[in-house]
Amino acid sequence: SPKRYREKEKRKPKTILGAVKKMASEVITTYVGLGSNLYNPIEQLNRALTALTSLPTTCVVQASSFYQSEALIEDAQNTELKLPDYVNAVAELITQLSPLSLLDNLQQIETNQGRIRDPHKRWQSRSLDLDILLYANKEVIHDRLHIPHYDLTNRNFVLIPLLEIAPELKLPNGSYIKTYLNSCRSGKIRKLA
Ligand code: ROI
Repeated sequence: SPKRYREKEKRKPKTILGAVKKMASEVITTYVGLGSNLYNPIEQLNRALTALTSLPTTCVVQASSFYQSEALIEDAQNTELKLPDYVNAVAELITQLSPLSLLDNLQQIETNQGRIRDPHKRWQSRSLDLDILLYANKEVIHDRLHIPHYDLTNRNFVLIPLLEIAPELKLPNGSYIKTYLNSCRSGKIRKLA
């Protein structure tokens, strides 16, 4: 009957409601840092970039060159710790995913590429590390997520690829990111061909 048809039409599938809740109301520009120092890092980053292009409601706008950099280790006590060099890059995305939903998606990509998390080990080699560096000009403080990334302005292997694709970018506090280049930690870094 016509009445029945109308009722059916009104009922929204659960999956769509679920997806909508996870979405930001606007399209957001976000920057994601990529890093790997295990199991063919260049291959890991290429695979990750491909995976980023198929995230829901998300497009990869541009990606930086790949940079090889000395592993930064912040554990000054642990002089024994020697990690292999990293390959790092930064990707610019536009997305409608919320910050936490984007984080879930990035962690899924890390897991798909064989990353094992050891909650007891902070400084460890990893096949793939994906960090949300910036999310529009928003600040996010959450158990699982700090945006801007807490160490963004200290890391040359983040600043150099980020500034390559977005030289005029600012932090939420209004300061130009390029002003941090001179004062950041400057381990050896070189652009890969
Ligand atoms: N060092 C470099 N050069 N690149 C990274 O991506 C990186 N990531 C990390 C630590 C261990 C801090 N060192 C790094 O998590």
